[in-house]
Amino acid sequence: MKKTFALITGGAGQDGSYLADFLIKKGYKVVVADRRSSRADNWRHKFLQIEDKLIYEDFDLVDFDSIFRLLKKYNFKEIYNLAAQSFVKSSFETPISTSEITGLGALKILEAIRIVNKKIKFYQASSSEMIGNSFLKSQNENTFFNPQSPYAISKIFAHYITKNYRDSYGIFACSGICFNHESPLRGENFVTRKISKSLSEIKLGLRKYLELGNLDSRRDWGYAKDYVRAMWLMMQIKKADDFVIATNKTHSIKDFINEACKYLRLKIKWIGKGKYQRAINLENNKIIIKINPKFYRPLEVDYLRGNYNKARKILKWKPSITFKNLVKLMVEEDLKRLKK
Ligand code: GDR
Repeated sequence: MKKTFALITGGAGQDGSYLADFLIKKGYKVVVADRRSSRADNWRHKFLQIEDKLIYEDFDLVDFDSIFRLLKKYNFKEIYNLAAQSFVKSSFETPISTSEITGLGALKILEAIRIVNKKIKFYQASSSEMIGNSFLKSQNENTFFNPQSPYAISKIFAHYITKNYRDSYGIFACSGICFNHESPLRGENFVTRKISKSLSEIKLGLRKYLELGNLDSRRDWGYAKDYVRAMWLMMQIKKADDFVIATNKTHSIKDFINEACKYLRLKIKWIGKGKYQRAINLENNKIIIKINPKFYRPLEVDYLRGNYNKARKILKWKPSITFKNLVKLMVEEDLKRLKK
C-alpha cells in the first residue's frame, strides 16, 4: 500500500506532538522536522508514546537548502508549518531571528513547494496575536489586525504570504488563526502551564510562591488536542481557506489562577491592585502569588475572544472541553508528575 507522508515542522512542540499522534492514528507516515536542540529529550513524544513511530529529520527554517532537500526526499501530501519562535515576550528581545523563523520560514517552505511539487498541501499556524488589540467583543477571520509584538508582525507576514501563494499559484495553502491553546504538554514558560505547575508545587510544599506579570489580560483558551484536529480538517476540505479556531469564551489570567486554586483546594485572598496585587494563602497567611515586573511586556494584548462560527459551519469543528475542565486537566497532570 502506498504510504501517505506528512511533514510537521516544529514537531517537538505541544501542537506538533499532538498533531503527530493524531496523524499516526489516521494512518499517515509522519516526519517531524526540528532543530536538533528543540528535541533534546523528546519528552512530549515519550509522554504520547509515539517516539518509535516517527521519522525524525534535522532541519532549520532559516536554511532554505534543508527545507528543499526534505521536500525532495519525501513525497509529502501535507505539510504543517508549526515551527516558530513562539514565545511572544522573547520576540521583543530577539526581533530579527523571530522574523526570520516565524515570518520568512513560511515563505521558504511555500517557495520549496512551488518549485518541487505544487500539489503538496500547506497549513500555516497563524495566531490570534495577529489580531492583537481589537475593540471588538469577539474576533473572527475578518477582524482588522493590530499586532503588538515582533512575533505577531512576523505571523502576519507568514499569514499573508500563505494567502498570496494560494491566490497566485493555486497551491492548497490554508491558515488556522488559532487562539491560545493549552494542555499538559504546554511549555513551562507560557502562563497557563507556569500557573498549573507552580501552584501544584506550592500545594505539595515544594515551592513558596509564584511570580507573574500582568494578571488582567484576557485570553480565549482552548485545548491543544482539539486544535490539531481542526488543522487536519482544514487540509481535507475542497478549497483552501483561513479559519479562526477558538472557544468563543474569554478569561483573565486571574480567572485561571482562581480556577486552579479551587481545584487544588488552596484558599486564597487577593489584595492590592495592578502591580501591587498579591494572593495570600488563607491557611498560613503567606503570600503565594506576587507580581514581578520582569514578566511584563513592553506592549500587551489586553483582550482576546475568538468567534469560531466559520469553522463550526464548514469544518464541523467545535471544542470538546470547557475552560474549567482544561484547568483541571492541566493541574491534575502536574500534580501526578510531581508526585512521581
Ligand atoms: P501569549 O501566551 O503571549 O498569549 O501567546 P502566554 O501564555 O505567554 O501569555 C498569556 C498572557 O499572560 C500574561 N502573563 C504572563 N505570561 C507569561 N508567559 N509568563 C508570566 O509570568 C505571565 N504573567 C502574566 C502575558 O502578559 C499575556 O497577556 C500564546 C503563544 O503560544 C503564541 O505562540 C500563540 O500564537 C498565542 O498564544 C495564540
